[in-house]
Amino acid sequence: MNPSDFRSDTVTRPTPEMRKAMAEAEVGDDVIGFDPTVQKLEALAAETMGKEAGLFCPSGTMGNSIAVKAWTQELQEVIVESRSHIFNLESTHLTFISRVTPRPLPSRRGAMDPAEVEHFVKKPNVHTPQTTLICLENTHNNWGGAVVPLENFKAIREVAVRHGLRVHLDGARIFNASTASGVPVRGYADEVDSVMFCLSKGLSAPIGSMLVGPKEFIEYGRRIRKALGGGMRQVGVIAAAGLLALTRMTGRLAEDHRRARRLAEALSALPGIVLNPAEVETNIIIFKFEHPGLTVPSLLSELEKRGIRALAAPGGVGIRMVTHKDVDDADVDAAIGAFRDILG
Ligand code: TLP
Repeated sequence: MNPSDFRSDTVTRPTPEMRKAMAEAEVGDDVIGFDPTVQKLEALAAETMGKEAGLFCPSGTMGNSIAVKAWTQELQEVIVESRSHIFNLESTHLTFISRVTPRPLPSRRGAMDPAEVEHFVKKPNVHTPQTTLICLENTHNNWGGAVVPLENFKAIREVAVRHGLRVHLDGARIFNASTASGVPVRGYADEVDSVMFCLSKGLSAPIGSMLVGPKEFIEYGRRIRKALGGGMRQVGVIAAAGLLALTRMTGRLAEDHRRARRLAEALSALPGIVLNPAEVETNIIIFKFEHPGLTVPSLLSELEKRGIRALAAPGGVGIRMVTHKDVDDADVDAAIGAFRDILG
């Protein structure tokens, strides 16, 4: 029996249509010249987000790294949300690659208070670094897939404009945000200077993320990508799947959100699980686990024995489950059954 895999939407496998397109993709050398399929994907990504240009990156982490590197210089500071992926889960590229100081700020479910953001904007002097960039995340992974409201983007954008700062969006799951809120992806993109979004998560491409923004920024980003070892040759074989991710896979995300809510509703009734299902807005469920007889690792291993895979949430006191194309209603029923069997 195949396990039901709720560890992440990164586990999604390419569709048969993607595999066919990959096999038949027109390719070139994307480093010494260009690859026509990659060019098509970069143009489509830019157009979808209403930006001038796009850059195909091997991962979301590289897309975010390039953006921060391109927008900043040493001795500067970047405002980040304290639970953000960019600050917590990207192997410290802010300091390691860009050599900038992160300024983590708290938030309400991913939405930082614009007044607090403004309070922490610094002009350079001999003691302090200059603030030059604000990073946002939508949906917010570690806030359980929370949708950061468009009004919050607008208010933070106003602060940025007042102080001449750039805004970068980690939009790894921006299509999930758009699906849940009804705000077109361009609505969010219009409020920021650059967007990174992932093709390899809910959209099911095997590899790849896009960075979009102004033409000069992307041209410079292309040089940074090469310096980081991210220049890829006949990469049209992967971009072909990315094109289908963008054109065919965004429309089905509501299904994942519906399943996540159903799973959350059932789990929230069980002893030890601290979860408000109304806060499950998209495809990520994060809950605290407080049980007299079981720990997070022992619960995970009991689930694994019953064919259900989940992950410990950051901090180790909870569990994260993610719905995606490769878990269906029967997988959700199986997960609910396994939890009831263990905790019920
Ligand atoms: N997130 C992964 C893990 O790293 C936790 C996941 O399983 O959710 N931004 C956000 C908001 C992300 O969730 C991720 C990946 C990234 C960036 C980085 O993307 P990759 O993994 O392609 O480098």
